[in-house]
Amino acid sequence: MRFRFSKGPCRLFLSLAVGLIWVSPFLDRSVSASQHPNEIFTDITAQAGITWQQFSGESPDRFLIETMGGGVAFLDFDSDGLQDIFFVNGGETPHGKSPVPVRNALYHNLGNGKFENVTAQAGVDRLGFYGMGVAVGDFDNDGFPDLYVTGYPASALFHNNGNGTFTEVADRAGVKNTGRWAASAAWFDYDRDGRLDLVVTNYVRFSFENPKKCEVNGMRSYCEQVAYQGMPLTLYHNNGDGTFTDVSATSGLEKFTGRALGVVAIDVDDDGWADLFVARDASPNLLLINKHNGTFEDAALDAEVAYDQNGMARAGMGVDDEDIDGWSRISMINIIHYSRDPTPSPTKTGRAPLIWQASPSLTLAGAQSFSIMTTTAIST
Ligand SMILES: [Ca+2]
Ligand SMILES: [Ca+2]
Ligand SMILES: [Ca+2]
Ligand SMILES: [Ca+2]
Repeated sequence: MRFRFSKGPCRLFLSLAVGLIWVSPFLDRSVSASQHPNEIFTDITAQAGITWQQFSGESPDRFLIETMGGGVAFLDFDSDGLQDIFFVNGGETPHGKSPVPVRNALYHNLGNGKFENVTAQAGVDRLGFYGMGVAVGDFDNDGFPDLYVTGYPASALFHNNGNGTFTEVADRAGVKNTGRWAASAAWFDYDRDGRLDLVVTNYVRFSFENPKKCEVNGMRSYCEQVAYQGMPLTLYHNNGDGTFTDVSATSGLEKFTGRALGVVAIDVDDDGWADLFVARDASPNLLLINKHNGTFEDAALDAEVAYDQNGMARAGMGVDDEDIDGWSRISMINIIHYSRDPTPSPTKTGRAPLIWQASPSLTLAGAQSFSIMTTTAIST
């Protein structure tokens, strides 16, 4: 099988995969804040006027959901030619309460390096659930990008009204994904009818009422992901009238049960039909090839992206595609492995430091124009 990136119409269905970040329960935040003399980026968050902070609901209960960072999307919501930013907040847990209301943030790009928080007037500040990620797509083809915000135990669809405001329409549209912990989502037109459809990666079976309980050295800790049962994917077909139909069963996606965290829509075999790559956590990754008839077939094993070189399922956290080498090749950023020291050194927060280590880009066997770049998390 030959994988090649198409720059044709398929780029239109690409939506922003969720900026979902695994925040290790043992992560020392001081590590990520360290500075290096040869750094190529400058942190301009404060100068840009961005003050929003994520709230995880961290609590003594050690709910797995507390370890997830919020998603983020760049979008030009007001079509002024300048990319704006939307941040998804987490939420409260039964014993992890926020001193201030938990709010998302929509920052309007003012064009002078500054951003203005317009969340409240836009109507996208509040969620009725614990937020996870966001996918941007113009599902009704009105020229204005809309937002699908994933979370637990529901998700939201914010329709862009074109006047700086949004209306939440998930219930009416049939994409609320009730009862599930949705991590990522992607808009893509799998049946090429000109309307964006929606795929949602559901992570694990989870409940605040019946938490998993794990301990390390006698102390309550976050359970490993394998303690949780994975969930099937959800695929919603866009009916073109503001509603969607759940086609998870008929498309075959429902049978792919696992701990899915990231998804990106790409035409990997260059046949003009959008395919999917799904990054999963301690479950084999999926490369779902579009069969042109509303169904998909997993080719991850043949493409050698299902497991690592040792035949182990990676701890896939997220995935995106980009031509990073100037040779029109798709590359994927996939955080693939997570491990921690069995005896983490104590810190003020009880967390041991993690170091994110990039490994060389790997070219898939038999694929002349498709590569995957991995990032491995190791503990010190
Ligand atoms: Ca804008
Ligand atoms: Ca729209
Ligand atoms: Ca469609
Ligand atoms: Ca394809």
